[in-house]
Amino acid sequence: MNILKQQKSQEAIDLENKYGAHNYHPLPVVLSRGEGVHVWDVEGKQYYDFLSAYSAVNQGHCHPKIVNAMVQQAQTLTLTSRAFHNDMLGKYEKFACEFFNFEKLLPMNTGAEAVETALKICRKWAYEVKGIDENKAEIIVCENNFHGRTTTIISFSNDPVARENFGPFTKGFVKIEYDNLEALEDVLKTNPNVAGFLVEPIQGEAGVYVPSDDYLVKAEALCEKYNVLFIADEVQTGIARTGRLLATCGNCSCEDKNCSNTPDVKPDILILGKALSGGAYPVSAVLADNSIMDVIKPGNHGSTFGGNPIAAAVAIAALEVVRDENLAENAFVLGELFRSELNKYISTSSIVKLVRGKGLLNAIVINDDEDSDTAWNICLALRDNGLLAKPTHGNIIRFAPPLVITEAQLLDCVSIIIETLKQFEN
Ligand code: IF1
Repeated sequence: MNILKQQKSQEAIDLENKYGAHNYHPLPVVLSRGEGVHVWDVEGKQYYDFLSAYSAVNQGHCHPKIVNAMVQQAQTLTLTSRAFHNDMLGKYEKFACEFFNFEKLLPMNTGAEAVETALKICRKWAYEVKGIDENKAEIIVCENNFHGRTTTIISFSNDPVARENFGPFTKGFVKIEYDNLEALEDVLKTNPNVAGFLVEPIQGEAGVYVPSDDYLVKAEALCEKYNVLFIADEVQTGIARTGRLLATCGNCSCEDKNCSNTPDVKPDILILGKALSGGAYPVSAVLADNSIMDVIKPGNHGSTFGGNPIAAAVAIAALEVVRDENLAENAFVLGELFRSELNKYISTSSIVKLVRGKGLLNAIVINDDEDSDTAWNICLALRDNGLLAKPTHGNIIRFAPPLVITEAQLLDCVSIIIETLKQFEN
C-alpha cells in the first residue's frame, strides 16, 4: 500500500505513541470498524479477525442483538451502584445461574477482578468453613499460568516480563506443573492449609496448551478428596470458545449434541469474563453454590460498576446469542475442520511444527527459535493477506476467530493462512 494511503494509520499510531503508555506492542494496523468475523482498517481494508480480542468477541463484532440491548439500556438506566437495587441485576443473575447451573453469581467487570474475587471467596471459605488457621490459607496455581495483571495475580505468575519490578508480591500461593496430577496430589496430601486449586482448562497465553483428557476430571476428584475448592478460570475458554459452553462442564444448557450429557467437571467456583458480554462492555462474573458463595456478607466485597444495568442487559443478550446461534456446536465442528486442514499442510511443511487446540481456540508452533521474529513476520504477512492474528509467546501464533464464522469463511481463512505460511518455507 502506498505511503500516502497509510497516512491515516500512521497518524493514529503516532498519537498512541506520543500520548499513550507503551504497555503493548500492537501489530501495525489501525482498525475503525467491525462486523461479524470482519474488521476494517482506517484505509478501508477488510480483514478476518483471528484473535477476537483474545476471545472476547465470540459472538462476532457488533452483534446487533447485543448492541441493541446495550443501546436500549444505556438510554434507560446506566448505573445505580449497589447502594440501591435495580431492575436488571436480579434478572441477569437468575438467567446466568440457570444457564451455567450454579446457585449464585457475584458480578464484576474485568477478568482479573473476577479472579481476585474468586481468590477472596476461596480464602474466606477456607477460614470460615474448612477451618484453616487465619492467614495460613494457600492456593495452588500452575506454572505458566495467566490470570490477569493485578499485583496479587502476577505474584503467582512466572512470566518475568509481567512481574519485573512490581514487588513486593502477595504470599499464599503454591506453583505446580500444569497437567501433572501427581504434583497436585503431592501438595494436597502434605499441606493441610491448601484452600483451593486455580486452573485454566486450557492455558491460553502460555500457547494454547490442552491438558490430558482426564486432567480436569481427576484434578477435581483430588480437590474433593482433600476438601479443596476447584476454581476454573474460564475467562478465555468459556462461552463456547472450545466447542462446548464451558471447557470444564459437559452439562451445557444449550442443545449441543457434542456435549457429553453428564458434566465432565463442575467447578466449585467458575470465573467468566470476555465473551460474557460479546466484547461490547466489560462484564465478568464469579459463580458458585450457596455453601461457598454465602461466606460473602454485606461489605466484604464490591465494585462501583459491578452488576450495573448495562452489563446485565448485555450479558443476557450475549448468552442468548450463544444459545440461539448454537455457537458451541459451530466452534466444535469448525475447530475439527480447522485442525484437520492445517494438519494436511503441516505434514509437508518445514515452517510449522504442529497445530493444537480445542474448538476455535487453536495455535500453531513455528519451527524456529522462541526468540526469533519469524512468528511476528508471519503475522505481518497474514495482515497483508487480509487476516489478523498475533503471536502469544515467541514462536506460537494463536488462531481464535469469532464463533459465528461460517464453513466457507473458515476454509477461506485456512487457504490464506497456508498460502502465507508457504512464503516462509525454506
Ligand atoms: C493482556 C490472552 C493474556 C485470561 C484468563 C483472566 C484474564 C485473562 C485465562 C484477565 C486475560 C487477556 C489479557 C490481555 C491479553 C489476553 C491474554 F491469553 F487472552 F491472550 F494476556 F493471556 N484469565 N487475557 O486470558 O482478564 O482482566 O484482561 O479482563 O493483559 O495483555 P482481563
